[in-house]
Amino acid sequence: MRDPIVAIATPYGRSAIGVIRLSGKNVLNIAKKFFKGKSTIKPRYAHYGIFTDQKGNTLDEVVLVYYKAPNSYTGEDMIEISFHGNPLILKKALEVFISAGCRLAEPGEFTKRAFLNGKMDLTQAEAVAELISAQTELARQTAIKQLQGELSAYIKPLRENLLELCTLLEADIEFSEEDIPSISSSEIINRLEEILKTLRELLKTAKTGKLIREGLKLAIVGKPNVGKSSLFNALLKEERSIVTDLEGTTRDYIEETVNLRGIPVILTDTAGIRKSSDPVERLGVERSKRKIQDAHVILFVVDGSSTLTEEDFTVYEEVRNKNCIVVVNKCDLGICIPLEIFDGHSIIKVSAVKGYGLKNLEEEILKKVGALVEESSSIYISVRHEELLKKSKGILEELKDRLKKEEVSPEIAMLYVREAFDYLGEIIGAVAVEDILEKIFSKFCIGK
Ligand SMILES: Nc1nc2c(ncn2[C@@H]2O[C@H](COP(=O)(O)OP(=O)(O)OP(=O)(O)O)[C@@H](O)[C@H]2O)c(=O)[nH]1
Ligand SMILES: [Mg+2]
Repeated sequence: MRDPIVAIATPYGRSAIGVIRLSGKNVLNIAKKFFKGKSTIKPRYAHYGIFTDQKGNTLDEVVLVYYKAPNSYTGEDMIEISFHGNPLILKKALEVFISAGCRLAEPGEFTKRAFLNGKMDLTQAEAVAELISAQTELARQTAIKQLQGELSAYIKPLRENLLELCTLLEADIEFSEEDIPSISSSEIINRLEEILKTLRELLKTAKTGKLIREGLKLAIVGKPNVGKSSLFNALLKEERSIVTDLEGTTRDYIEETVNLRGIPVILTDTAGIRKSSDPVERLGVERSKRKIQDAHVILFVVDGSSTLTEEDFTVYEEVRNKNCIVVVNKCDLGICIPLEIFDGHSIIKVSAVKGYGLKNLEEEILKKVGALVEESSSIYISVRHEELLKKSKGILEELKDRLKKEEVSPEIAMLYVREAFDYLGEIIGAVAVEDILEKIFSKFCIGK
């Protein structure tokens, strides 16, 4: 067991209870020094008692639970104590434990220990942080599925298949003088095809996976008065941004997160872009332009009910080479602009005020970023998984191509297979490099 660590596991602030958890060597004895209750502490029972400071003064009434290794979250001996949820009490209790030889846990250190002790693989450990930070129902579902091992359930059989291939190739290396090889080129190709099929399927979920985890930045831009703020409010389903019939109503950008079929979308309403002598408005316009650079997708809004002007074209020039959707607003008033000007772009007619066309617009936004939310994929992979799956796929494709073209010795084939196998191993942490762990766990909160 590793050195004893301690952390507050609940958020800072006042609450019904606040939990301190400990993990590692000797934590039961350490806790017993300050816990006055029943003399024997049974694993997995809730024990009511008094918690004292180093001098024996009562600090709080608490409930203590002891988890005996290996049946705990970390796989080590663990203690969880529920105090009354006041930061003063928790801070004091933390000091007590530190004075007794515990070390303050690093972010994610409990989960890192759980991983190192084989309680979960790396995809599951990552899922713990994702479950806590999930912003939408889809993100939560994705995280819990991954925590329950659904991604590993894809990766592990793939690794087994590659290992089996290795064994067959090894047999060929050893008995190379015999006439019949234990595995033919075409058999290897078939096996590789099978594996590649699954890799491709998993990789298809990468775009959506990234969006679910990181969100989608969507900027609403256009000249003044075309209805940007009205559209913002309509997508948000809330009167958040000020709407008037005056040009230049929105002075600074406003951001809100909306849930678009499970994808968190960071929606930005910007100031109408035009030349202005007003210094405040000019600054707002500058910010709008910056938002154009930042966004994944731009909704370029025009007023379909009146003629297009120079100002519309100025903004269009800024956005036409970006990932942009032309939103023709105020369609409830009829459309009298020539839409063919925007040929080559997706054009969606809406009425922000009446709510027409918003579903189509949402559809188009998802299409623009290649999200596959409709396909009820059981899991959505992360950027880290994607990189490793791609490497693995690349290696196996190269081997397949070589096998089709030429004679490949089993020694060489094995090198390929082995490498692909290791990349997949990195996903689940079977091949764990310290800096990967560092990167993953530093994103966690303390106490998890
Ligand atoms: N009929 C109709 N009017 C709309 C529609 N969308 C917006 N408007 C009206 O157009 C005017 C301007 O709307 P805003 O949403 O403030 O326009 P904006 O683009 O944010 O304007 P700035 O912030 O000044 O750049 C308001 O009077 C809205 O009620 C629509 O779909 N149909
Ligand atoms: Mg506005």
